[in-house]
Amino acid sequence: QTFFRQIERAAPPSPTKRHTKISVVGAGNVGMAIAQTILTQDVADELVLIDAKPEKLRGEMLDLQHAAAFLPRTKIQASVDYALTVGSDLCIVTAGARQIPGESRLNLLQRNVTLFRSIIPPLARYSPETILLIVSNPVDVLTYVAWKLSGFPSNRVIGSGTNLDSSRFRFLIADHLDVNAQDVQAFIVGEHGDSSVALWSSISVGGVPVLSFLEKQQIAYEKVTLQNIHKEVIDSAYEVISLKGYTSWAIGYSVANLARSILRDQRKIHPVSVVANGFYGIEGGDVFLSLPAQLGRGGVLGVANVHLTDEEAHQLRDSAKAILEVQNQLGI
Ligand code: 6V0
Repeated sequence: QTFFRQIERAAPPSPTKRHTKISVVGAGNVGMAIAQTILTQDVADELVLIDAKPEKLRGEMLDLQHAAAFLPRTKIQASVDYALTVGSDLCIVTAGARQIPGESRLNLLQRNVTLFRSIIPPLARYSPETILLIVSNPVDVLTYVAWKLSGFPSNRVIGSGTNLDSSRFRFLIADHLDVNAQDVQAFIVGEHGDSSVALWSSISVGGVPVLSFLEKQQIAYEKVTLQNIHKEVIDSAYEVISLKGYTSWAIGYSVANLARSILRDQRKIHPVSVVANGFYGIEGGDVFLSLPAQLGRGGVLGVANVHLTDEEAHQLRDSAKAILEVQNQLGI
């Protein structure tokens, strides 16, 4: 006896509609902000939350399930057992020791590498075809660690990288010029964090290249103004952490946006952490750092050939060196 009176045989599910499943590991501030933004964006049919704390996990799951009347239909489950993640299309890893005020992202590393040894192998085992999207910090090195521990091809291991830094950058430029941040094309590349590189030479607003426009109009701008905007981007994570204890909303939107590009095969360009050796003269070993990459259902589809000035390319190589130095101490 079903609730609805059957008027005809139910049609078989359309073969073109794919069932999508996302697992989020780490139900902390960041994991939950990502989960709730994903739900509002209607990108998953199934959402699984994994954490080490069962009570907190069940509380978060129920709290999200209770919003079902206001959200697109998504099956929400949670467990401490990775078996629930089986067959995920996308696994987002946010589990980690929290960055404490004043702590550099690189200091978090050793604690999180140990954690990843218990997280990545079961994810890879239960979902051998999944795409791994790493958010835990320091994100570039941990994306490398996840790549190594998973044994996946590099196109299926992505770090959220400077997608968030670039969004902060676009907000600040938009604020400065009094335009809409969605009309600002601007990339921060390199390390997510202190050695990130702002690509000033390629910034455009509504298709107008900003620096060459100012130069053509003979409008003077101070290099120090540009440097201050970049410094504000770098400092902004520390500022939010010192004010509210953690960051969550912007990273939630940023990662949900990446999930959408990947699972809906949007082929959009995002600055995310990808294998970068060979690009812009980066050498010295396998290193993940952010470059403008095209994302789709296959993961990383390619890296955009953005023009870098000599100074920007030099800074990018320095960023790679800084990450490699830390990575080389891990023995992975
Ligand atoms: P949080 O609120 O402490 O949440 C971390 C969660 O991980 C907690 O719920 C823990 O219980 C859980 N956890 C710990 N160990 C395990 C384990 N072995 N298995 C499963 N779950 C576990 O931290 P928050 O959510 O604020 O931050 C999470 C991570 O995201 C940190 O590493 C941050 O530094 C990083 N961020 C990365 C950003 C980026 O742009 N890449 C931005 C913001 C934060």
